[in-house]
Amino acid sequence: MTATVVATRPIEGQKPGTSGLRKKTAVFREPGYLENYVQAVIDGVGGVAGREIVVGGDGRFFNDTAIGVILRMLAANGAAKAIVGQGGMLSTPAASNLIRTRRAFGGFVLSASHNPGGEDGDFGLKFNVANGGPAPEPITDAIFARTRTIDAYRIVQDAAPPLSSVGTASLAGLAVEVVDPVADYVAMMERLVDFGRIRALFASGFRLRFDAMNAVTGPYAKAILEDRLGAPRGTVVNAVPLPDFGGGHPDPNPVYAAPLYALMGSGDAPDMGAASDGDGDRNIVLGRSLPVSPSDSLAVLAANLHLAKGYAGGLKGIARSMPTSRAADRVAAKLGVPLYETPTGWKFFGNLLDAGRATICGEESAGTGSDHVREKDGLWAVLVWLDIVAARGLSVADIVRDHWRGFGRDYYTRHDYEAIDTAAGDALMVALREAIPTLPGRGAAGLTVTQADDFAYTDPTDGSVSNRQGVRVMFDNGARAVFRLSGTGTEGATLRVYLETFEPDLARHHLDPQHALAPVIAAADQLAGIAERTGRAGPDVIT
Ligand code: VG1
Ligand code: CO
Repeated sequence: MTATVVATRPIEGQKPGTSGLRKKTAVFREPGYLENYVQAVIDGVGGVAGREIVVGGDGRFFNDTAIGVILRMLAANGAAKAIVGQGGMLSTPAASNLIRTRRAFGGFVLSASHNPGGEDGDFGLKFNVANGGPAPEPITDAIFARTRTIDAYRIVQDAAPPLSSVGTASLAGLAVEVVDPVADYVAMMERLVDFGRIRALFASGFRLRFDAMNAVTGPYAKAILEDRLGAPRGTVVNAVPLPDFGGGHPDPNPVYAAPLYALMGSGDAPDMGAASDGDGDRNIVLGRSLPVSPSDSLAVLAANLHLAKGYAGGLKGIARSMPTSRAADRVAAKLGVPLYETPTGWKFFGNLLDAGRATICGEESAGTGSDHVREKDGLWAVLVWLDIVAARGLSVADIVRDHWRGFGRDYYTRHDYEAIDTAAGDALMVALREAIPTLPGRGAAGLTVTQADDFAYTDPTDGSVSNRQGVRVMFDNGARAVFRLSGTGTEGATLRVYLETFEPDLARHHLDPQHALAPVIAAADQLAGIAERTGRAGPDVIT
């Protein structure tokens, strides 16, 4: 082997968050930066000698270059095999599946998810472990510790093989197997939902618009929806992955997926709208004039999941992240299955899924998934929705309204204050945390605080504790406000304020969420001093 050992220095600021390391692309392109981090990962996971590693990403700018470096470093570190998506492409859920089905040691997933890409955009890299899920905290801690002491990385000087066609090549002793990124994923979906039933739905004239946002899901969505399920050509729009996602944020929210939201609110709306994000793990589903809030989507999917053939045996449990609305809790109670409330980020679901405690998991940030992989899965959620629509013969909007009739409605919204001054964001959270003991009994905007805490989670499978996961404030009318800082932003700080209130009264189920939540929104601002501390008149993004 022709491995070269390159002397290097520790690089500050490499703390991997809930979804690996995300930085400006320019930072990843600084000499030695990517190499340092990759070596820190390799060392942090205990080395890769003799191991098989999956590699793939969302195709954003620098994806192919970074994969070349990773392959040369895997070779230099003695890995046996790299399993790489053709063209360097793998959606996050497809990567998770490939790690599991190939029984690989783990995988490098290259993506900054919903963050914009391109030379001036963001890049990201994370390591998923053998269960197919994001590395748990002890491993990300070990990786971080290594970034501070690293003094050399190993790389071979041979060029990485081209990834343009399927087949196996050799790179200085490393077998590089280039695989079809879509095939295994399609086979898995076919086991979970009834392709015949969904095909019949499309054949009956059902119209879907799936916006792939010029990100990685395009080829998957076209292969499944158009080629296999017979949806008309053109059902999948923005289907070609582009290095800069066509200049947009590949985030399926009302701001960045505005054309889809506009279409679904227009007289020309198809029966269902859907979109996913940069790396294909998020999803949003929209009915005619009714975008389904991700928290409601989780609840509806959970309540109907038994209709999909892969889940005919019922649910073992439901897991949601803490800031996700409590709509799913009502479903768990009705089904008589446990409900787990975890910190933000998919890695916390992994243990529950591995232990067979939960079948479906979800986050308010447009993420839903099940025990089929260890990541959230955007296209999976869309396919399950289609299967439920086909099975029940109801429209998306009618399924949601029927759900509210049965369970009541959890009005929900998230307000994001993006790229605020880091010090101001930190100060707001410090002040709020300090105020926790004084909050109960305090009045704000006509509501009274009944309880407040900083969410701490004890993992029921291994007893590990995660503290300081977000400040929760409960009000006397049952409403809740949650405050936390984003771990995935790359500019300044992003404050997320999660607001919800429960409305059992059917007659009030038609309100606009911003209207229904107005008192909670005002109370949250008063308690945290958002406008004053951030200098912002309002949020940048409302979901
Ligand atoms: C955000 C979401 C969180 C999600 C994470 C990764 O994190 O709020 O729910 O798990 O992104 O999603 P944060 O720390 O910025 O709030 V993805 O699709 O970007 O991998
Ligand atoms: Co994502």
